[in-house]
Amino acid sequence: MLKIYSLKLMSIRQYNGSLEVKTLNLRFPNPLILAAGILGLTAPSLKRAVDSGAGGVVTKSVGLKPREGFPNPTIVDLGFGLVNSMGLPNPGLQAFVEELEELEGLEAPLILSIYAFSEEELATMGRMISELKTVSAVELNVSCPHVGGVSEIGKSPELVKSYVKTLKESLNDKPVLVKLTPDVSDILLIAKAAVDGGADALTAINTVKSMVIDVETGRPVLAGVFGGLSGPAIKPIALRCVYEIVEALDIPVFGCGGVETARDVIEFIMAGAVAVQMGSAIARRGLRVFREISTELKKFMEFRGFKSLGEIRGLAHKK
Ligand code: RRO
Repeated sequence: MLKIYSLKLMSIRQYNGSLEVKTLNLRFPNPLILAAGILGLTAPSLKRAVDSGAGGVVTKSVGLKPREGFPNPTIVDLGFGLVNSMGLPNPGLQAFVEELEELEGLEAPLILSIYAFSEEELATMGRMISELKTVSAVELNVSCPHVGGVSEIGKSPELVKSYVKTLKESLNDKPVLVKLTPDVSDILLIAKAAVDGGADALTAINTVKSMVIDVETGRPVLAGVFGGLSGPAIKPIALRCVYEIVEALDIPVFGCGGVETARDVIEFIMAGAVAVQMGSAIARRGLRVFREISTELKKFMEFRGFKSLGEIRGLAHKK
């Protein structure tokens, strides 16, 4: 919980009660967005997230063809974070379109997360998605740390630029977010490549490549051997990535990685994030976190006399 009550009360009268975020020509009622990979594979679960107070939702990543994903075990809870090795299970875009069509009238933006193993696949998907009325924006996943064929894209500036350009050309005006991996020596090189390719926004970050070993058997715990670490353990890494990108580039950045409390959200916004995405927190505490954090955020705004999130966005950069 946020401990802000000792902070000086400046003026409650200034506060207008709104947490809304306007970016990419979209209106998010609040900055708390369901991240890709959590409850994002069916229309009812995406609706439930919005009904529970999410300011927007990102679907599970889908590809052109259906994929089973990796065998169990696929997830380990380490307490300070989760390591997952789901392996991109999804029904494929054509089947998923039926779910997306059920989401007409959703009261928050729907962001479709996609991946592709080639630019030809990506162009085909882009053309299909350009027809979908319920999709507000597309998040290109080039950063799943443990699926060969995807993780390599996000580490190469040339591939990132080229993939983003291909997607933009096939999409017909829908905004494109590019989700970045922290597993590179310089995230700015990749962020710049995405911008050069025509990205409208960036999501920083995907999970961090990791593993867990069972000391009884001496074997890796996850069937996929490697997985992606998420949750509180990676928050400072994600925050650093957002800060670095915002300092260098003029593009909206969605913060993602270990957001669990209102204090975390404020940190990301002060680092310059336009909004945040939350995954592990939902897995650990359920959908109630959206309303709980919104309430805490409003308290913070009220106690500090801020009228909008815009007043705290990027504060950490002020010299
Ligand atoms: O499905 C997964 O295993 C997965 C994906 Br697509 C991703 O982008 N990040 C992650 O940690 N897991």
